[in-house]
Amino acid sequence: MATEQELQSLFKTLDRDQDGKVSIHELFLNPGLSAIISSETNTSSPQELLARYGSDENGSITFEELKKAVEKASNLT
Ligand SMILES: [Ca+2]
Repeated sequence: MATEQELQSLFKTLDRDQDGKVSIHELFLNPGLSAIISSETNTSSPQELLARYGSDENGSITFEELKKAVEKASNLT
């Protein structure tokens, strides 16, 4: 379970180049946080997360998309 604020801080940490999107590479660079994101969104891998919720064909996810994914999994408190 996460609050929006916690989610935002996770997202910022993952977004190393600060372009407002978390890419598959950024997820792989931080396996620990990536695992938390997977569990909060009920997905088994970064690939699944991006395939299901990312709208960007380059394989990245915005904060809004991530938030929706967590809301859908009912993990946003
Ligand atoms: Ca990024």
